[in-house]
Amino acid sequence: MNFPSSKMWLGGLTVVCVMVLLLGGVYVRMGPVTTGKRTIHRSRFLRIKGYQQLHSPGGSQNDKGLLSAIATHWKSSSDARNLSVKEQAVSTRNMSKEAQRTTDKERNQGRTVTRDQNLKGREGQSKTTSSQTVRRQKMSLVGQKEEQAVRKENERQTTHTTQKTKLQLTQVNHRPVATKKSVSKLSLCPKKPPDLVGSLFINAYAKVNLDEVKKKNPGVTFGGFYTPPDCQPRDRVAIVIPFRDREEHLKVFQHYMIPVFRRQLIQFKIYVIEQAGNCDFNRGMLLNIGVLEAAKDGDWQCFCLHDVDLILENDRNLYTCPERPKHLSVAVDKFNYRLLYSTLFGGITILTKEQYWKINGYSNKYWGWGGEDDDLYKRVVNNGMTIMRPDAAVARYKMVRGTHHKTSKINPARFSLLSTATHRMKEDGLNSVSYKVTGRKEYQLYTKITVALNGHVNC
Ligand code: NGS
Repeated sequence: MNFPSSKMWLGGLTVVCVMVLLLGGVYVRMGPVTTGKRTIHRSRFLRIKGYQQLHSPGGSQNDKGLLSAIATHWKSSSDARNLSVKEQAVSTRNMSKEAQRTTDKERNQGRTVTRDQNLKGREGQSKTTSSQTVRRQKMSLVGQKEEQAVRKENERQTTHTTQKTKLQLTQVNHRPVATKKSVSKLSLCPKKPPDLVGSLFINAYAKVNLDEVKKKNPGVTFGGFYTPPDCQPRDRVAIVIPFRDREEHLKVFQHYMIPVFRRQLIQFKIYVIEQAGNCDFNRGMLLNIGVLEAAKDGDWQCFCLHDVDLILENDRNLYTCPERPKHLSVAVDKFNYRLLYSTLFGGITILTKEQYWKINGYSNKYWGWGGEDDDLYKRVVNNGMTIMRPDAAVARYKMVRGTHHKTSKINPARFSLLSTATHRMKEDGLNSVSYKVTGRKEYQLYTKITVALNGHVNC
């Protein structure tokens, strides 16, 4: 066996030493960089170095200075990360109980945006964490979800991952900001309002303090107008209430119904149409007047004709504009929550402007209690429409009155009027109503229009 000579050993050792030195140099030039307690990849270090050199007034900076700058950068970003978590916790805590009832999916989407917003906030942009913002984001997201569903349908070919990315991007881009400028850019309110609570407990004899009601319903302006502040409403609804001598009922109505309308995300205004004088009450005529006056006052898509003494017991019964004339008060406690008869169209109905004009509104000829709603039903059917009703499980109402018969005399002529209803409908109605406005007053939460009716011998 041949052993290498001492010369060869020496040569080999020198080669190894040179290689170690070379590799060490390469590592120092290209390996990771230690900044404070952290080690970062050299490419990142060089990126920051380049950035610093470009932006520092001297044009260059030594590596020691850079290392301390990077250490500061690390500290501030980790602070920001902690802030994100903190802010998220505040947002979550501020979420109303109702908001928390939304589905986990919606909540997760909300978090995605909140996180994004916090990160943006770190970059010196707007930083809002109030519960209102969270609700705004939530509404926007639910509205966008519907828009996205349609878009998704059209983009079926794209992969799941692409869709997911697009979804998140859209959410971020559409995030509403609470500025006046953005009001017109609000996304459409969700079809399914997220803050509905379902069953409601109604105390028909509640002592109502209107100042309290006003405080609990911010955004309802003097005269009773409201529009959702965080999204663009899909429905603009005039609530028209025929009225005389029911002040207590009107208070209970405001107390319970205004929060419902707000949660349903409709734009609304409450018009109370008061009959002046003492002659027989004419509900149909008051409703015609209310619709005409409301139509002069605002650009309403539909009209809800609402008895003042019916209070909704489940806010999932929506006051949105219907495809067909809609009867809302399906199940009333007074009738053991059963529909009195299949063609009943009284209590609360909602019609679009087109539908109401098409049937020429109510007949003006029903003085006293009964029949005007049956007449309206005939008009709907004779104009080629059918009525619709929500599920009786949600269309539940409590009637707060004792008996209306005390204040409104039964109309003995109602059956004979009904027998000729369809013959009269073209000339007896919205186009023939005769009245005089004797008073108009805006209250905190509604507008009252007092009218003197023409057409009755005693009026
Ligand atoms: C019918 C009336 C309707 C009335 C309905 C329910 O008998 O106008 O009762 O009344 N029709 C006639 O009299 C022809 S309620 O007790 O709910 O006011 O709406």
